[in-house]
Amino acid sequence: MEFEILKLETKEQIALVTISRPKALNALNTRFFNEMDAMIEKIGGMPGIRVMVITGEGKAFVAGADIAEMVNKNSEEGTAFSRLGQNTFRSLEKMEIPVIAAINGFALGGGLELAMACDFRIAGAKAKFGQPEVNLGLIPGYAGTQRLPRLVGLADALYLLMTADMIGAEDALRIGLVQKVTEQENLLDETMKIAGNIASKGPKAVKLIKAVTRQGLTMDFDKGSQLESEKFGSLFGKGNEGETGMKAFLNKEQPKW
Ligand code: DAK
Repeated sequence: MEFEILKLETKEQIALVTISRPKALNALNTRFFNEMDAMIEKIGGMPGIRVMVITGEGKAFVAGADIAEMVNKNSEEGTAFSRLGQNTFRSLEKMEIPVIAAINGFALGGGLELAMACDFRIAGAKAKFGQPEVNLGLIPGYAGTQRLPRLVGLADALYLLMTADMIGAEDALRIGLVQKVTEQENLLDETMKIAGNIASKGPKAVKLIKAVTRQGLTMDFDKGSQLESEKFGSLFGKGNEGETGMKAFLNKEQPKW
């Protein structure tokens, strides 16, 4: 597929995807979702890539679903547009490698929902966050009602969803919506450093951490612990990643994965 909205750069083991439709503040339209589906497949098929970073061009990360595209939809079309975005964000969340959002500006509505489908979020000091759908007589359509309370707790989620208040990066950090705030101009460098750090760890272990932790959230505690034991065990044995890492430690060497 030809990419018009998404730009892909690879830097060593990191894939940097930039959403580039700045005139519409990177608003999410059907084309975006089709491109993101193709990008997820493309990056998922690049064996050397260990971490994906998503950012936005210009003053927005993403200012929401494309209101101009949504305005004339009927109820069935609205549901279909919601499912399209939900499926894309779920595929993103299910990528084996970690996905980090580098939030450079407005992350509103569908933009915050995209950021929440990433594994964690780093924000520039000027980033702004909100779920302003109620201003438009809407509710979130890309699983924002489901992911936001899981990330920040019920009351902070309902506050943001019901008031449509826009909050800044420090408040987002306080409620756990983002994990780190950087100086605005250092956002990408800092995020790439974090991505590089993760890329230097045991790659199978990193993927298993994502899979086991995410799956565990939807499981009974004891079943989740059993899954952990199985995956823990899968890293042991001759030539396996655990052996490489532990031997390197004992030999006071850097592991070569
Ligand atoms: N969609 C389309 N265009 C947008 C946009 C959006 N979400 N946000 C901004 N733009 C466009 C503006 O129309 C403007 O276009 P021109 O007039 O230049 O042609 C251009 O981007 C620059 O925006 P502004 O001139 O407004 O820039 P400002 O700096 O003055 O203001 C702002 C920035 C982010 C505060 C403002 O643009 C704003 O309030 N934007 C709307 C934010 C918003 O309400 N976002 C949530 C969208 S609703 C569902 C599926 C999904 C969803 C819901 C239901 N189902 C199917 C059930 C999700 C909904 C949303 O995400």
